[in-house]
Amino acid sequence: MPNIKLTENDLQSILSFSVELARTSGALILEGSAAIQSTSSQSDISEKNNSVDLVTEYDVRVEDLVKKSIKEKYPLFNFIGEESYSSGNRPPLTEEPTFCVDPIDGTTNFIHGFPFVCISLGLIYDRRPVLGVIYNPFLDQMYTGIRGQGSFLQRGATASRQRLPLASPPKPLPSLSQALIAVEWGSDRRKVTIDTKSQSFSRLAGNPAQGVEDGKMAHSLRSLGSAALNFALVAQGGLDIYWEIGCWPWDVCAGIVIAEEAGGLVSGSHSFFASTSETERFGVVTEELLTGRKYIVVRAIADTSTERGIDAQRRIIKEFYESVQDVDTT
Ligand code: LIP
Repeated sequence: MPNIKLTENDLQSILSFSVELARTSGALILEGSAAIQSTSSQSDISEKNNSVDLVTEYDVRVEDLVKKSIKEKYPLFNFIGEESYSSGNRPPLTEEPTFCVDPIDGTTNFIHGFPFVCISLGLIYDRRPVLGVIYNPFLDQMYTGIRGQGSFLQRGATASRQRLPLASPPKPLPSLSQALIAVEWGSDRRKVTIDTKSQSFSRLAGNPAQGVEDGKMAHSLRSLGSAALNFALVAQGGLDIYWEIGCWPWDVCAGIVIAEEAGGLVSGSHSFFASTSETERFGVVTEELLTGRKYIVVRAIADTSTERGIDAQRRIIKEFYESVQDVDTT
């Protein structure tokens, strides 16, 4: 059990702090975008694992700002950040309150001026995600969620927040053929990965009546380039499903809370889903899932007279995992 006890009121206070910090960070993100767009030089852009795994000075500056603010406000909390992890600061996860932060999720979008960029502030407590704040400063969209207290979207700093999902009751989802699905190419561009993902994406989108074997002919696929915003859009109901292999806990921690509090259901890899889907562990986000780097999330689906929402979510994930192929992460 954690030594630090957090009450519902504590989580509300942490949320208020995190929202203010997200807005402050958002201003720095916008400043950085203007700087990057105003110069032809690529000097403030560096590569991590390869030429599509990018980081900028602003990723680091935002994370430094966030880390310093958290240390001042919550000195006993632990911290996991994408850029700190990249520089070798990799503390083990404990039961204690731990901020799990991606300072700029959608870095490639940030570099290109594609406005699907956010800061993602998640809080892990007793080894489970319990609080999330995702803020896109380009669209001034603030997603928030606390476990057991719902999740919300605020469009504009002075607007009232809307409870998620926006559709009430959530719409049905008869099959993958009616789904809008988020998938990502990610930064692993090995032939085995690209070939496997291409085959999976083709099967999801293809027409079985026109030559695509086992095609699902989904309404369409989207690749926004931000795991956090993909989770947020599933929570909102703007996406039906998001699936990714290869992103990290800091990409998904906040989004998991926001999606779950909006009635979404989160699972992990093919094998994780197969081993939990018919048990009481189905939909429980464990440390294994959070750190497993393979994620699927399905939006809320309302109960009908013949099917519970959670059974529809299980059916959709089963159909999905029968259509796509697993691939190892690097
Ligand atoms: C990104 C993720 C995205 C993934 C990208 C990248 P970053 O995070 O949000 O889902 O496909 O490869 O990892 O690097 O922009 O913080």
